[in-house]
Formats: sequence, C-alpha cells, structure tokens
Amino acid sequence: MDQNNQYKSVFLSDIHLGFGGCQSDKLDLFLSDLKCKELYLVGDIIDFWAMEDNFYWPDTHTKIIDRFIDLKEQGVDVKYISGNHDDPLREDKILEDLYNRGEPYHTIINQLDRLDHSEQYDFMSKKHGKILLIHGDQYDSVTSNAKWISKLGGLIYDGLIHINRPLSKRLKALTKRLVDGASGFHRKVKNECHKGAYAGLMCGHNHRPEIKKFENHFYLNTGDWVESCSAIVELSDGSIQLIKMDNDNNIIKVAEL
Ligand SMILES: [Mn+2]
Repeated sequence: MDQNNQYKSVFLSDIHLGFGGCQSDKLDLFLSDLKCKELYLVGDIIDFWAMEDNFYWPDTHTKIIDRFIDLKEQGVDVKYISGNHDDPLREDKILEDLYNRGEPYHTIINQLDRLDHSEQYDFMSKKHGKILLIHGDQYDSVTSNAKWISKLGGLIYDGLIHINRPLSKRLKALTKRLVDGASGFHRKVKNECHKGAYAGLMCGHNHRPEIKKFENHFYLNTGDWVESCSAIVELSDGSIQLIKMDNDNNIIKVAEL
C-alpha cells in the first residue's frame, strides 16, 4: 500500500448496497481517507434484486453513494460497471420503472446518472498492459441462460449468510466450482484476453478475491464487501496489488501481480 491509503487506481466490486450482508461501515472507513485518480466500480455495487425481495435501504448505504459522488467532485474519474445485481443499468426501461417508484430509487438513480457507466471498460496499466474490466456474470452460463436459477441460488445464499458465515462461504464456493466446471469460466477468460489482445482480465462477481498468472494472460478478482472486504489497486509505480481490510480495519496486502 502507498502511504495514507493513496493509489493511482482503485477497483471495487460486489458491495451489494441494499442487502443486509453489506459491510458498509468498513467500506465507509476505507473510502473516508481514500486518495486516487481513478475509481472503477466493477459491478453489483447496488443490489436491486435484494431490495426487490426484501426491501432494505439504510442511510449508511446512501452515504456510500455520496462518497462516490464526493470523490468525483474532487476530480477522481469514477466509472461504474453494471453487474447482474445492478443490471437495471443495462436496460433503460427497467431503470425507468424503478425510477418511477419514488424513493429511494429516485435519489439512487439520480446519483448514478452523475457517474459514467458501461458494461465494460478497457484499462491501460502502465506496467502490465491492457486489461478488460467487466463484472464477470457474462461468463457464467447459469446466470446468463437461466436467470431464475441464479436468482434462487442468490436467495439461498442471502439467507444463509445471516445464519452461518463459514457454511455459506463453503456452499457458495462449492456452487461456483460446479458452475465454473460446467461453463469453463477460465477458458472463457483466456479466450476473451486472446480475442481482444488483453494482457489480463479483471472482474468481480464470484466474491473470491484473487490474482492469478497464466502463461499468456492474468486474471484479477476484486472480491467483495460482504465477506472479504477487498480491492484491487494500482500504485503510482504501476504495480497492481490485492488488498483487504482486516478485522481490526487495517489495510493489508494479500497478493501482487
Ligand atoms: Mn455478480
């Protein structure tokens, strides 16, 4: 970590605002003294599905979005990538329907309108080359082909997380392994890098923070703010690291590319 929580670029995903398991207090602490030039929000920042199933929106979640807007006003380039839990951003009609429901959707969507958003971005790393930034559900054939299966899985997971954290973690890892095995997730990542001449791909989605080097490409996963409280960061010297906030709220380096 650079001194005083300072980086060139910061990548966060799977915050799940609107879901009870979101560790917004820890994230607020992380954002309160964060200094960077670019902030990428790599999907599932707002969990519109969780809000739909069991409405929950505390002021602390509005505060997180306000933090993003404040950073933008301070000159940080903030970019928002849509994930499967914030997929209304991918379809204007659904977004409009939510907007017309009134608060808190009104405020949330007005705030999001002030940030650039897209389904994917190219990121140019000084030291490591061109990186594709995407949420990752696009490579998850269960999610993309049968939304209800994924949604049911999500509901079971969301329920379990309040009861028994280690169990929910193990079940989710198992589910994801099965899905990965079936859909050949890493094969898709490799093909995507090859096709677009990317040095690597960065995503979120599976809530497993990771830096993995392969023969001709690398894979980065930002993790989440439900369990791991992690981020990928690029330092001013160009190095890329996986960091996390530990139980005592210290920021520690977990891995480096
Ligand atoms: Mn996701």
